[in-house]
Amino acid sequence: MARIDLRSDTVTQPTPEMRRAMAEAEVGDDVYGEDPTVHRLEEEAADRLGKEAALFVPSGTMGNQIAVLSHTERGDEVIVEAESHIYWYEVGAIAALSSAQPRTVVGRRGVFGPEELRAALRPANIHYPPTRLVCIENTHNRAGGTVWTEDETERLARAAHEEGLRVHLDGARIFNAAVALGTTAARLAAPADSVMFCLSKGLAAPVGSLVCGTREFIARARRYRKMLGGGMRQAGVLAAAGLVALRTMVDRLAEDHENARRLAEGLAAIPGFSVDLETVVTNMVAVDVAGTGVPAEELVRRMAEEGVLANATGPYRIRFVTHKDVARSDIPKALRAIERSLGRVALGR
Ligand code: TLP
Repeated sequence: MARIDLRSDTVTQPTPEMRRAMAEAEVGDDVYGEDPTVHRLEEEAADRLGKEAALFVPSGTMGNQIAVLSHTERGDEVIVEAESHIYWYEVGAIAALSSAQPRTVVGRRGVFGPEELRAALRPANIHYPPTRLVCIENTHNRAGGTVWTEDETERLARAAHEEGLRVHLDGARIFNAAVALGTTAARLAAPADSVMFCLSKGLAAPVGSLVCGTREFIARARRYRKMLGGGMRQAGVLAAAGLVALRTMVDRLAEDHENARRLAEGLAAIPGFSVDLETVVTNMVAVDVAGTGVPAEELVRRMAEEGVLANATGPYRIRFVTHKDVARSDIPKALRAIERSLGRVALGR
């Protein structure tokens, strides 16, 4: 039985062009600053994101945490959205690595404004931690791949800067946001002081993310990357695939978005499943399965038996992610398999 893997866009396989580029990459020791392919990737990434400089890191998690380390000091406070990746899925690293205190703000579909930000700030007082940084996420993973528009980002960042805070953008899927909004990643990142984006998700590179910001910020970030053990040697082998990802894999993300839309509409029609279709703007579908009475973990197990893989993201919540290794023709197949897994006869598809 062919598997349709909708757990994440991280499961994407490198393209033949990436594998060729990796085999042929010109490399050197990047800790000595001697890998020409890494240099090229960092330059192109900085350019694409409209920032002065960039740093190649092994993962999005390391990239986000290097950014937090570079922006903060021990005892600072960092404002994060309550459902953000940086808060939920990075193993408590803000506390463990930066010795900073995260403070959550509840967004609407992952987005919050100057009002919510200001409500979380406290005046200077010896009892309070200094608030230094605010982190936002575009696209927002747990909200279902929702986007921050240029305007929303600009408004939030302006307020943050007025309050003396810096802004870090977790742009793991910033190119999905740019494609969905018909804009560029540089425009979406312009108001932020730093941005992290991933090559290893919808762009299908095997490994790697970039942190982008000012030259001075990236020099600090480079020291923290070394401290965390992320100084890589002949990393050009990986950067070569990253360059192919950046140059050739962005525009096709629109196909993933169309497939997610089709999938969402099909899932919304399944009795017991509930999908907020307004959140489906990129490559994710978050489904509330409470109406089936079956816990998400159990449903995910049953779907796997029918060849469809997805992730439980809450007691009654399942996330589906489309990507380049899921074809348009896989969507009706996946829907039929999901219906079978619910013990229902698929009709009309
Ligand atoms: N997200 C992964 C899991 O960790 C949940 C996924 O499958 O979606 N920021 C955002 C918004 C992310 O979604 C992710 C990965 C990261 C950062 C971390 O990237 P990696 O996995 O490279 O450390």
